[in-house]
Amino acid sequence: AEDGYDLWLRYRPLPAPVLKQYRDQGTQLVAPADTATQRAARDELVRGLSGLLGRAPALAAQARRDGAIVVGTPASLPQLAALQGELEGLGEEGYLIRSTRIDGRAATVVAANTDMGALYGSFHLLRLVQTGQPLAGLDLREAPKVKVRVLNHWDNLDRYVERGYAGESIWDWHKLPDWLDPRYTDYARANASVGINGTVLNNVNTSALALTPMYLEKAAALASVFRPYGIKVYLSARFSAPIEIGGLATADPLDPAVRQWWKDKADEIYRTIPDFGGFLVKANSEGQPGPQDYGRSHADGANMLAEALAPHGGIVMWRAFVYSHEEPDDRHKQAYNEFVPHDGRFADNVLVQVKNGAIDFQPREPFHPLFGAMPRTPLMMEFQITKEYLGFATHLVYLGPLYEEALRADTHARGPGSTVAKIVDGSLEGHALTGMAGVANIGVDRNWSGSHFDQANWYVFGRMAWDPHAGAEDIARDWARMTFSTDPAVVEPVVSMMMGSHQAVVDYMTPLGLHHLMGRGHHYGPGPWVEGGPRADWTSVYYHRADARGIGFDRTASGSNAVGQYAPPVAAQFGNLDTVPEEFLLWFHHVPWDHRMASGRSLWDELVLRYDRGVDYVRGMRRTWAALEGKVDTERHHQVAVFLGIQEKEAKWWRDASIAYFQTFSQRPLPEGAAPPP
Ligand code: GCW
Repeated sequence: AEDGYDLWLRYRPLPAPVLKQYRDQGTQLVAPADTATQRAARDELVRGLSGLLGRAPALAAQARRDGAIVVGTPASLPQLAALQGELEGLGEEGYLIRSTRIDGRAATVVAANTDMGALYGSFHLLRLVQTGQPLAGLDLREAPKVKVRVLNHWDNLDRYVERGYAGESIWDWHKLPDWLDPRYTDYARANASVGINGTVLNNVNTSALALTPMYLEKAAALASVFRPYGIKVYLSARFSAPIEIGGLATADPLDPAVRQWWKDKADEIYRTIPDFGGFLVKANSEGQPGPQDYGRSHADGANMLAEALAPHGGIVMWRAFVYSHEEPDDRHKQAYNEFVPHDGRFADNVLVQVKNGAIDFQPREPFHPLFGAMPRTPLMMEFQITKEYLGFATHLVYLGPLYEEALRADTHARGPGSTVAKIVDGSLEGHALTGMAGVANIGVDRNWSGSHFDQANWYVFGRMAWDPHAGAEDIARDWARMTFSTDPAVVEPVVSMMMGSHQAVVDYMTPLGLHHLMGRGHHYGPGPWVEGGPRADWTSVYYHRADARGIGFDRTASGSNAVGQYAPPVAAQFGNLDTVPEEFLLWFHHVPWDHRMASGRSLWDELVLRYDRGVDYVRGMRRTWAALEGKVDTERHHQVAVFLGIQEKEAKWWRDASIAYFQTFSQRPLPEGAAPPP
């Protein structure tokens, strides 16, 4: 059934006109299967090519005919030994794909230094066939630009997924370690196909129980399924675990007994999971325990764990998403204030994990001021794949443009061109340890992600973690071809829907730099009026600060001065009403309702029209999608169509509620051309 379970690895038969060409270039499959990873590669190629070409490829030990596909390493396949020199520089995960000749016969070669590289190359080769690229004249070299490419599951041990909209956790803890659901293998295949090489199994708001022997056995069982696919298991560690499961009286990171407890714990973990990746830690944020409980710093806390993991090669991913809701200063500034003083003090195996923006995964945020401000510390990116603030699973929002915008933002840390991507890939400051994390949108839903289009967000995260300089549109096109059809009459409309969908949700939820207007707690619908009253970190009137004069949060020198945390050219641009990009206008400035916008309209009129524009875009997506009926299988077409209907209803809800509320301050009529009140 076309229920979405196969994700982008559908491998349905290619259209007849292109079939013959591929069959001529896939006469034989030469792919040794002596190790688990080699078997994973060969199985995937057999599965993929059989599906796509309508018949199983002939397996052979050596290329003996024209048109063989040859996959391996110089060690696994003597026919590839001649390529040894060409593999230099591709590292442990890279590969090359080349149209070449072997013993005088035409062949397509996927070669790598390691079995893992060959597996990644196999997925790439399949992608070329899935997307209809000719297998001729190929000369591709690929290696990941980021080292640690991980999913963060916010999955609790009772299978509740925090901010998860795709059903329960896929980790069936109760039946582990004995029952290895086949879904775990499919999960690993999907991740490997986009280059994801790690997974943090449990929520950052975690119970210490995840580190007890019982759960370590379960995690080890998952690790054994993932290992052939190059995916390491990591765990979120609760900072107070030495007290809760260790029986100590303190978790003070400078206490020798505490340090010893963590060393012993690390030894125990590595006895159970020899290639364990390391810890992810949320400390002193939203009520979680941490080193500050003992008057110690984030660096003290991170380094203690780093010391325990270092002998085993493990790493610590220490989150910079820290704030206390009792802190009255602008929340935008807290992470920077707490972390920058410790730059250079973190151990070598620590990455500081920073969300893309300073508030919290909003539909649009300026880049986090920590990027560029900690040159001596490797900073990893944390993106959210699950759509906590973007309409959950029913709103069609492709996150590629959001990720791309964040990664291409210029921090100016070392002059123009100091993009966030160059900080994340380590090239700006010469860091070798690099990483990108994505908060997973995966659950037990048949389609994994809660909707068909949300699969694209998992997909694009993986592709951008592999290459943070990649383009969102190219990736959307690959995904659409693999997921729906190679017919341009499907692909192009789908890609165009996807590419405008991020701007649309910004428009109908939080236009012009507004942020955090979502209903309290659930973060779903509009709630600019703040039920339950203001909170200290919302700096008394919530982030929009609407009043009779205008709207927006003054983060310039006359306000919270969060702009002062950016490099001077960026601070100058954001801090000046004349130069701040309009998309961040109300993020940084409190602006009069009659302020003249670039369009010539007043701020109020522009705001209303942006809300309208967002709703119109969703209507446009519905029309575009409706026209694809018959070109996309009925089952998936129907669900997407219904979800788009929900999205339109809710986009209007957002628009109407927000405008009605802000109008109580602006006291201005709706501009001409605006949708009439409901
Ligand atoms: O976005 C907020 C979420 C919390 C989450 C927190 C975090 C895991 O609302 O649910 O907790 O961020 O990132 O730690």
